[in-house]
This record gives sequence, structure tokens and C-alpha cells, in this order.
Amino acid sequence: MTVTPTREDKFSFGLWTVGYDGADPFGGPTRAPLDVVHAVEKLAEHGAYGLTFHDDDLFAFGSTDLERQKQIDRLTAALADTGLIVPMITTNLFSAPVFKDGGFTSNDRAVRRFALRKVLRNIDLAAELGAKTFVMWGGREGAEYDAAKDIRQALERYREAINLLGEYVTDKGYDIRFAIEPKPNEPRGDILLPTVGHALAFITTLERPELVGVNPEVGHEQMAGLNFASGIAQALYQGKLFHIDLNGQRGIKYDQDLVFGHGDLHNAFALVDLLEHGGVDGGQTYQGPRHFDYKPSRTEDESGVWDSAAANMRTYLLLKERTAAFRADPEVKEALEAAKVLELSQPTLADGEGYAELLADASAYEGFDTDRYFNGKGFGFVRLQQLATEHLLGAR
Ligand SMILES: [Mn+2]
Repeated sequence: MTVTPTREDKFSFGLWTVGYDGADPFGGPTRAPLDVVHAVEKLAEHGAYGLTFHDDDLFAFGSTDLERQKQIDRLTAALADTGLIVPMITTNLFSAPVFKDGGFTSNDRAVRRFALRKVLRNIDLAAELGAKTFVMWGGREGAEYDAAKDIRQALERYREAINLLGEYVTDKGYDIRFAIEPKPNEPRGDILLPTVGHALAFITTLERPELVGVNPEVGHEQMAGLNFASGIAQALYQGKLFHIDLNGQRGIKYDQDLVFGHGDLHNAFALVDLLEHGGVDGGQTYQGPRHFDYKPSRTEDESGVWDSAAANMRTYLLLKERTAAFRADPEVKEALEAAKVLELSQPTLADGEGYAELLADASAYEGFDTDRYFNGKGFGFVRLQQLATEHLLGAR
């Protein structure tokens, strides 16, 4: 068993994750600010391959051009020294007071125009640094009060913004795709595009839908009570899993951003199984970065920050190893067969069959013994889940 991360594992971290100073709505920072160069060095040392960031993580909101460039140069030098890359960049349209009612969908038109300019500038930086994915988390795009926001017009402005960004990267010839990150609430009472499903439906309305996918976060879907692995399966099915945010969450409550696996471990097992072994050939279904969007708890000191960063990667690799053992177990193969899991890949209609042939097939209806099926053999799904549990626990 190998649980030492390497560059090939494609683990990446947001600068805001390891850089989180511990401040929450009830208390100020518990840790000193983390310098970007130090963050790059430590992540490289721990086996990560990438660093991601919001513009404001690297240079404070309102920085002069000189200050901004100085920070970009410091980052670029650190990347060159360590071999780390920047696979993804995102824009902060939520921290500055000007974005209190959102960026792309603020009721105030001047704010919307400022937000677009901020994002366009950051797209140029993404292209300069070679980032291939541009994430858009619209944390302030929403409302607390129904009368305060015309949702249909807000979605129209959201669409206008993303269409403009798509036109920009196309005209510039940038090799960049966008990934919408859904979240149901927090900081807004209700956020637009609250789940993977809402985002996938919205993407079909865009002028360049091929440029836009999703960046689902474990905790965000679980805050809505949804099954994360299942949502990821649908995003993959629709060719829209452009990026992923891994972390841990314990049920429907505030966004915890725990270490990956420190929440619903069964679902994390199912997720890693899907990502690593869910392909038709038993291989990977997703080749992009394994990106951690977590927060080291405010109880931790700096060594705790790096312990938690390592914990994300170690848990992922342990689950990768455990799911491989699950897939290789002859008893699991037999249980999957007995549960007819594989039969689901067989089309319901025979080759060339249509409704006429189905209607003519008496064995499908008139001769079909529903009583036998109702009282007959069970599927054995519980046995299958117990086998997964025992592999997860290292008992097999
Ligand atoms: Mn989160």
C-alpha cells in the first residue's frame, strides 16, 4: 500500500485553504497570515502538484498595479523553484463590501460592470499562468428576501456575464474552460444555482455551453442533503465534470470544510471508487486535479495546517487503495453479479425493437409473473454494501 502523495496523483490546494487564518463569524484569526511562497514550498514538500487561488488571496483587494505584479512575480518564481503548477484560478466576487449584493447579479448595474472587469483581468492572469480551468463560485449571488431579488432577471444577468466571458476567451484564443461551483446557501440566505442539477440545467441556456461545466464541492451538495457521489456520476455522464472540490461535511448545517473523509466516509469511498475505478475499463472517469477546498480547523497551529493538508491526500490515497481491493475481491464481483448491477448496462429493448415489438411480447406483460418477482429472490444490496464497508474498514 502506497499512501505517499506524488505529483502524478494531481493533488492541488487553494491558497485560501492552507492560508485560512481561523477567523469565523464568532472570533478573529487564530493563526498568522501565510505567505504564498511559503505555501508553495510546503505544498511541494508534501507531494501536491498544484496551487489554486482567488485574485484577492494573492494580492489584496485594491492593490496597486505594482503591488499586484510583485505578488505575481513572487508566485511565479516559487512555482519555477518547486515545479508546482496553477491548474485553476478563480475570482473573489464576495469579500469586498462592494459585492454585498453579489457581483454578476447585483441589483446595482455599476457593481455588475465592475465585477465583469475584475473577472476579465483575472482571466488574463489565468492564461498567463497556464491555468486551464476558471472556477466561478457565486457565493454572494443570491438573496435573503424573496422581494429583494427578481430571480429570473438575476439568472439572465448571470447568463449575460458568462456569455461575455466565453466570448472573451474564444476571441483571445485562451485554452480555458469555466466551472460553476454550486452551493445552496452561506453567505447568502439562498444562493443562485444552488446544486449541481441547477447548474447543469443553467449551462444548457448559454451561448457556448461546451466551455462551461461544474466544480462540485462535497460539503456544498451535502449541505442540501444530496448524495455527492451520485451528483458527480451525473456530471460525468453529461461530460460536465471540469473540476472537483474535495472536503468533508457532517450533515445539513453550516459549511464545515473539514478534511476529505472527515465527514461522510461511506460516500467518500463511493466517490473515490467512481473517480478512480468507475471507467468502462475499470480505470479513471476523471483525469483532472484532485483539488482540496477545506479549512484547517481554527483550533490548529501551523503544524496542524500541514498535518491537515497531508491528511486530505493520505485519506484520498487510502480510499483509492481500499476501493481497488473492493473491486478486485471475487466475492464482491459475485455479489455485484447477484445484485444485477451489471445487468443495468443492458438496454431495456432488444436491438431493433420498438414499442410494437414490445407490445407483441406477451412474456413482457401478459405472461410476466409479478407475484414471483414480488415474493421472489432479493437483490442482496445490503450484502454488497457490507462488503464495501468491510473493505473500507480494512477488514478484508
Ligand atoms: Mn465549502
